[in-house]
Amino acid sequence: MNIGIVCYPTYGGSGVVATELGIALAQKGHQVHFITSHQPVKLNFLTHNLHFHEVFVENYPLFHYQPYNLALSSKLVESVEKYDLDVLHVHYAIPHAYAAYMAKQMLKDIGIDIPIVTTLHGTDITLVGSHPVYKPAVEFSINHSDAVTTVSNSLKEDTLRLFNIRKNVEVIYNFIDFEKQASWSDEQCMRDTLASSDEKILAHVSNLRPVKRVLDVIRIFHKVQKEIPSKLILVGDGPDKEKADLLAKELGVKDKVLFLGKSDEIRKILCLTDLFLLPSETESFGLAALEAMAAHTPVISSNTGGLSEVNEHGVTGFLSDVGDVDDMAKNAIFLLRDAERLEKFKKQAFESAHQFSIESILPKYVSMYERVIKNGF
Ligand code: GMT
Repeated sequence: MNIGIVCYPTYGGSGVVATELGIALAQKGHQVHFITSHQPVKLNFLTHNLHFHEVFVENYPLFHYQPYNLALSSKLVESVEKYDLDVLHVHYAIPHAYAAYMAKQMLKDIGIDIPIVTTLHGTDITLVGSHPVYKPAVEFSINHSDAVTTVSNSLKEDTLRLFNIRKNVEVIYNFIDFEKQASWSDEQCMRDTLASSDEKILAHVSNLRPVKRVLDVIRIFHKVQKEIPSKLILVGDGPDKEKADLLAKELGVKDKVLFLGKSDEIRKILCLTDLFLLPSETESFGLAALEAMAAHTPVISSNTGGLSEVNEHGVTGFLSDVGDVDDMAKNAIFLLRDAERLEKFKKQAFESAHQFSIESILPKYVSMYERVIKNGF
């Protein structure tokens, strides 16, 4: 198949999923065309079957906001025609599903009917998409997609609750490529560069936005380190970084918290991590939790959204109510203070992550593409 993929080519979870999906499809022999504003970060285009078409936005002084939607729709039309694309898969509804709908209508004028698959990722439905400013356009573009998927059952429920949806919504979970994980050996894991042998290492990886509740991460760690000698690694960049830094200073744990900034070396960091913290306000799936589990790291998380579909309470880690830092710290200490228990949870987290292996998820997207190409739904 010739597949067009539209996504945010940044560090966000939806961009990571779209990129990994494209790479896996290309490895299976499909021609995959990324149509995005920049080259997706995890993509190496010196690979067979992968193509990149950059969406340029022409600046003009009259524009207060640059019309990215228009530029994307035009690029989609051009790419579908030029590369004979069979299907367009758009990740994150805003504005991708809307731009794809426009492209579809333009293509109809020249006798091409391109099916659109829209994958909803989370905040395009919850925090942002359901805001009255965007809701009518988001609802319209979901209803006019040929197929719609969500990354968890919880997000499907949110979509049906918040919008008037007339389409069938299919859940296709996010996934992990264990082959890539396996290429990582423990000898590469330089734990002693970050902590002494008697210290445990906790980690949090995110874009440090308020929705991730990074201050809760610091508060949990503050309680944990009173009981267990430990270090905290914070990976990512975002608006709450400074607040987190200040709170760490205020609580007197600044010297035990390492801010690593944005990193392409998540696997390297996870291999030396004992426990992953994800106390988010809302989380449709929690790809970061799955990545941690796939690297043998149990997860202490909130029980919001789709997190309970990924992190199994008492098996792969523990879940608590949003904001309940006492409970999260209690669970973290429970795991960290008993070496045998921690080992058991590490093993269980790794095993449980296998239900989300790329081998089991990829065929679901492929059969969805085949269905929409054949039937238009
Ligand atoms: O919240 C983020 O980290 C970014 C956001 C995105 O769309 O890039 O993530 C959402 O999509 C991820 C991939 O499907 C999910 O794993 C995240 O749970 C989801 N984030 C939220 O729902 C807040």
